Amino acid sequence: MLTMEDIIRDGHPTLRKVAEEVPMPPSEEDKQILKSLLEYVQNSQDEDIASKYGLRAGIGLAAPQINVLKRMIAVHVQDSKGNLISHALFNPKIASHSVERSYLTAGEGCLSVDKAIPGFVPRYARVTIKGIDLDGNEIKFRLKGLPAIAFQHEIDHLNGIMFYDYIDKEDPYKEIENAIAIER
Ligand code: K2U
Ligand code: NI
Repeated sequence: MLTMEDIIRDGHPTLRKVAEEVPMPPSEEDKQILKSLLEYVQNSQDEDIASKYGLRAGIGLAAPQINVLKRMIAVHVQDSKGNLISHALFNPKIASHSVERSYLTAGEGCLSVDKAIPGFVPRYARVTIKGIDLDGNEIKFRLKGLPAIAFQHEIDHLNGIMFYDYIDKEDPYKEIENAIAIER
């Protein structure tokens, strides 16, 4: 199982590189890597496992964060209605998105960033995600709220983008135009 020792930290060059598309159908090795990403996120949300292994809680994880420069992400999070949104995807894409934006009023964090970096991170309010699941099937679904933000955060990791890149340096809490504020 993955632990915090497997997660590379800000400053590691891999976090600023663009990850490679995963060849389809996925190899057994690539399936194991993707399963390990989802397993980490699930474990990190289980109090007993997280405290036993010192896991920082996360709702998503991307392969570059374990120094694997391949386009794979896992997200495991409840939406505002309490529905579980859980996906492990190869080659995820934002197929379309709203003009309207959203942001977490508490700002964002990252398992690869050990310090808090305060400020609003503007995201698309609604996104349509396309990707390939662990069975090699193409899936497509629409998201809003925290799940939409999580997918954007993880897909950014595949393009060498960190959440704090979006924070206004002069005024980190500057009002974001045409945006929904999401209390977490
Ligand atoms: O990619 C990662 O480093 C995991 C991130 C994912 C994430 C950050 C901000 C907003 C959405 C997703 C975090 O460690 S997950 C921690 C967390 C938990 C609940 C809500 C927001 C962030
Ligand atoms: Ni992150």
